[in-house]
Amino acid sequence: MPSSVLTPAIAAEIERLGRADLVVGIPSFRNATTIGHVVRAAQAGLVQYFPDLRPLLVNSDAGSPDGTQRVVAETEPPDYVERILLVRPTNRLERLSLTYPEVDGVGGKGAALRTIFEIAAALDARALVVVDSDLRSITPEWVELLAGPILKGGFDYVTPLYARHKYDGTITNTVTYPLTRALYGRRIRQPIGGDFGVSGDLVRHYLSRDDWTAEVSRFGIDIWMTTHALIGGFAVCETRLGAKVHDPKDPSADLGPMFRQVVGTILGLAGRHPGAWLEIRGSHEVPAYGFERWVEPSPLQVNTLRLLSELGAGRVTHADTWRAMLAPDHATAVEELAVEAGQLAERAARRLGLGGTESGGATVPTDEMSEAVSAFHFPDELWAGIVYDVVVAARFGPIPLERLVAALVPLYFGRVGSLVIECRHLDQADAEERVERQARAFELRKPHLADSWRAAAAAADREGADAAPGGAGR
Ligand SMILES: Nc1nc2c(ncn2[C@@H]2O[C@H](COP(=O)(O)OP(=O)(O)O)[C@@H](O)[C@H]2O)c(=O)[nH]1
Ligand SMILES: [Mg+2]
Repeated sequence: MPSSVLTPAIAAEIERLGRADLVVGIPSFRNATTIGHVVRAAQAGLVQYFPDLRPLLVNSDAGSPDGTQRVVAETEPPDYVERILLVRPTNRLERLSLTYPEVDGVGGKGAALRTIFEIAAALDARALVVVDSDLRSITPEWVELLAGPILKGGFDYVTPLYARHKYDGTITNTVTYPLTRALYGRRIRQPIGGDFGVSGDLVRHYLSRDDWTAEVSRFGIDIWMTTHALIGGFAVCETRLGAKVHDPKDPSADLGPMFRQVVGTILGLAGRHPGAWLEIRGSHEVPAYGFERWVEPSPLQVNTLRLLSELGAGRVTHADTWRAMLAPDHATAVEELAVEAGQLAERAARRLGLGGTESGGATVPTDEMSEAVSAFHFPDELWAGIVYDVVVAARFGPIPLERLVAALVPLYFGRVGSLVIECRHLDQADAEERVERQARAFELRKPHLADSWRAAAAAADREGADAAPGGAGR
């Protein structure tokens, strides 16, 4: 990891504070409208559930032009919480809002968390809770639910379990959940949920890693945290938070860059740590903390037509890379799917009276759009096979990681489109079962992944030996 990035102003704050037991960290970028509630809920949680600890709340902001930091500064001070909750904590709750420094010239959510890690470590915190600043559904109890397993249960890493709408969390559902589960053998349903609890030991472990990339400084951070917790053998659990309600995103419009950062990071980690996953077969649950909750997450609209037309268009740009990075039968299947997706989307757009699939589609409800392209189907086994091909290609193939991941984006759009179509008539529980079925498909194919990895590694060894001066002597 790059050396300490703390600015003199942050170092001075650390000096002033001296120590903290429990830190809540909130990364932010243009969240003026929502962060006030997150700050109030976190403060209330710290005071209500941990009145005897030394608490600190840190907002690590990107220098947002919308006044995010001013909102934090002007949010009711901690004494407000004491008054409304009738609690008199042993130690005063401290609050900081700062502009985080970039890491090696790169800013983003990960760089914001990096500063939070440095502060928590410097203050010798026993536990760190991080929560997103666009949350609507956070309550004070979340602080207990995320820190409790660490402070009371001896866990090191607490991942969230929440009810998300069946069309939300598409990078999680299609890649990070099934791939993390199949690779490392743990069923962590939300490996990139954004709301985590981390022990002081694990924070120090993060700070001692030397694989902090530009992607980790952005949205690669969540999967980097989860994967290092698993690879490092830390005690991991889940915690039941209820619903995740936050700023909604439409996958085809908003999630391309995030997908590249997250998937680039998970592939890089798998490539560097084969010893942590090659032998693992099957998977098991991790312990879950907190009382059960039944909540209905708020609905979300997805532009199914645009997802399909992105897959169709992807063929024009990425067909060569698809052929180079995928097994021949997977490449053929994907090209056929791309042609079909493009045609179906175009015909449906005409039928629905939409000028183009890019803009007009958003006015038609998701289910109606999905009905219009319901013939489209991207099978689980093909998707799992593609992801595994890319795991191997990322480590042993000639194509740079960024190009591989960029070529995977339209396939992810197509895969999400197919899931949305299949889930259009399903309730939340049945949609969840679809995600489980896909995860089992990943597990079933895991032996193929291990075989092709070993074959590629042996071929690379032979080539290396041939290339080395005086190597194989042939
Ligand atoms: N400091 C900082 N925070 C960011 C940046 N981008 C996103 N975040 C924060 O990271 C969290 C998650 O971002 P969000 O866009 O909601 O992602 P999603 O919920 O995972 O789709 C939020 O608290 C954002 O404010 C950034 O560039 N800098
Ligand atoms: Mg969000």
